Amino acid sequence: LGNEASSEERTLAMIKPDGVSGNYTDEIKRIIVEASFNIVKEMLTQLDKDTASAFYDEHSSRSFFPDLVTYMTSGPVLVMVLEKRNAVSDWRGLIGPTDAQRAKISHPHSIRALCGKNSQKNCVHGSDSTSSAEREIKFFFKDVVSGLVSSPLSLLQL
Ligand code: RTP
Ligand code: MG
Repeated sequence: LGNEASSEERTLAMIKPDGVSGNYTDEIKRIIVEASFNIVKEMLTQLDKDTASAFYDEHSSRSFFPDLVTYMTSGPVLVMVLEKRNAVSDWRGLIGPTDAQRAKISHPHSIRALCGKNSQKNCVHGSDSTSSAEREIKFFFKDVVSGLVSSPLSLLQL
């Protein structure tokens, strides 16, 4: 394992329940690969209330928080770790603004314009900073040892 990847950055991406149930996974992954990200880890999972609440803890005092938790637990999500140079800001750029209605006007080629509906059902998540990315990657992929046991190929990605 060389050091070629040391200038690369990682971010946490998620296809939210509306994206998975709307069958957007393949198209979003095609966009990700086309934009030169490597998908280094991925996991299809169903968030429970506690997990969704903890993930979005920074918003726990907001009025939209209960709706956000209901939305995020409404079906399976696909969680991915994406890697490239400037992964955090490049992925945020690719997904577009939070409000998918606005995205359709201001960023018509963004992923949220493609598959989002409104300011809540916006199809995808992206870490908003390198420190958030570090926290969020650990949140979903914390146990390196059990990760290696369940997926030997991930050894090659470390
Ligand atoms: P995300 O964290 O999911 O990538 O989205 P974001 O940074 O663009 O937006 P953020 O402010 O972090 O909000 C997190 C998620 O909460 C839902 N939301 N609903 N009803 C509302 O006004 C409202 N505002 C935000 C969205 O699902 C948003 O992505
Ligand atoms: Mg956010």
